Amino acid sequence: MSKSNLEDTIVAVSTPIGEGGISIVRLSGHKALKIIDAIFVSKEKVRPSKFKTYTVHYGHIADKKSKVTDERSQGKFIDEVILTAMKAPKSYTKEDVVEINCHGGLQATKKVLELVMKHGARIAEPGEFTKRAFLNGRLDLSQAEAVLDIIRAKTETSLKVAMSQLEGELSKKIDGLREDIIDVASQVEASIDFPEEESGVIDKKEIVKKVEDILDELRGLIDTYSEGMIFREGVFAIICGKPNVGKSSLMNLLLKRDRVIVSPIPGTTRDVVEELINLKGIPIRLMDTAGIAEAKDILGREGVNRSKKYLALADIVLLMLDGSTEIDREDMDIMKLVGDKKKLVIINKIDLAKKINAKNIKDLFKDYEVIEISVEKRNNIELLEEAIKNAVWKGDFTQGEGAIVNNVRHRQLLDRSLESMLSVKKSLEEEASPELVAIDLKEAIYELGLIIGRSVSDDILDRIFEQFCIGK
Ligand SMILES: Nc1nc2c(ncn2[C@@H]2O[C@H](COP(=O)(O)OP(=O)(O)OP(=O)(O)O)[C@@H](O)[C@H]2O)c(=O)[nH]1
Ligand SMILES: [Mg+2]
Repeated sequence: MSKSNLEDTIVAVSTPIGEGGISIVRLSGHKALKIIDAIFVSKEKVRPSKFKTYTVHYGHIADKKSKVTDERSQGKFIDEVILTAMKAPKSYTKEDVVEINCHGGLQATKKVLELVMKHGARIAEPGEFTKRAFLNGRLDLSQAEAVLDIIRAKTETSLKVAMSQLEGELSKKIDGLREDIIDVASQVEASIDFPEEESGVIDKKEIVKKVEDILDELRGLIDTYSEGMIFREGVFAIICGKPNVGKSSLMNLLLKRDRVIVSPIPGTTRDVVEELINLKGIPIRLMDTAGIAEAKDILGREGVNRSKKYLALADIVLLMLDGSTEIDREDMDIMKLVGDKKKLVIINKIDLAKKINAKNIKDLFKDYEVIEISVEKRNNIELLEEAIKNAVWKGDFTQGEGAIVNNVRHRQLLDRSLESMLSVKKSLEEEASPELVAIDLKEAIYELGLIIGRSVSDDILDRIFEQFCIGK
């Protein structure tokens, strides 16, 4: 995004491309209103640059220089629109922003876009509006990143986590920690500047205590990461078992639609099928797999290989057994393959004559929960869903209650600042020179600063904003 220049006025279609009720063309920059003056014909006979901020206006987008004529509007009217003007600095980007609600559909939108460009705007890069909000100081970097999380939120809880980040929950926490470290650094610096006043200036005990408090806070924040990731990326859950136990039937049931083929013939599923489900607010990336067995043909072998590959990646395994048959060698082989991965054991088909139950296989799965269900008769499905939820997340997220880390970049920077602060503590305990302590403190201040976007380099910004959609 190197050509990003705040002097340019940018434009993009902010709604998904295609047919729809309306589509929104959005402009931002110091020429936005001037461009609109040139292309908007208002009913009110007022120039758009004179519109009051946050007002909505009806009119037409017109190519006033067009030579084409027709009886209605001399061929100049391109679309009938509703226009909203939001003037700097109280706008999304802190610049003049205009949003044009066109009739949905490719042609009208494209024409309006072309006309705006003809009058001096350039097409925005992905995420450039949000990048400007950051560069112009309306959002810090972690808040700008939260905008993307909101767009991509998979469940209501994911949305709550992202919203709390946008509202500055994480920023406040990071800012506070950074201030605390700056405070320690200033005391350490004082001892470098005035070494002769040894006793008065620096109270080592007090500093060590402060450093320990900071370490605790950093650790606490890092601990929120695993749940943060659950809501951002979802949990990988894989249904495994020998052929014909009912894996695909369970997939369809949890997904609430007939996504995969179910049949009494063992070896029906040949590939790994992944779908996102919302299980009590938790986004779960549920995978149905080919039954693991000695496959007789190439397709079967490939299916089994894939099942094994995905098994390795899963966060939790739903290991399925058939309750109407004894546990056999195939089941045992799969159990070995799953090893000590986090798992739930599911005995299916309890509507049939039972050969195994949770009690008599308990010894085989000592520490794991065993649930008996029937997909066919819908028995104990609520119980199973509850068990999956509890296995992946026990908490309860309430917006506005503390910061949560849900981003790898933030996690890495927190890890690095934790390391720097551990090194500070060690140096203090070993009575190392204050200069050395000061270096590690500066490092920690710098790393925390990067989370909220202080002194962050252009290429990091590019990497963050290029993940956004165009028009955001
Ligand atoms: N009686 C009974 N039959 C079931 C139940 N669940 C699934 N079945 C039947 O078991 C057969 C196999 O089901 P699938 O869901 O295709 O099994 P699968 O584990 O995906 O099998 P593969 O893809 O071949 O590995 C089908 O005929 C289902 O209707 C159940 O709870 N009770
Ligand atoms: Mg199947």
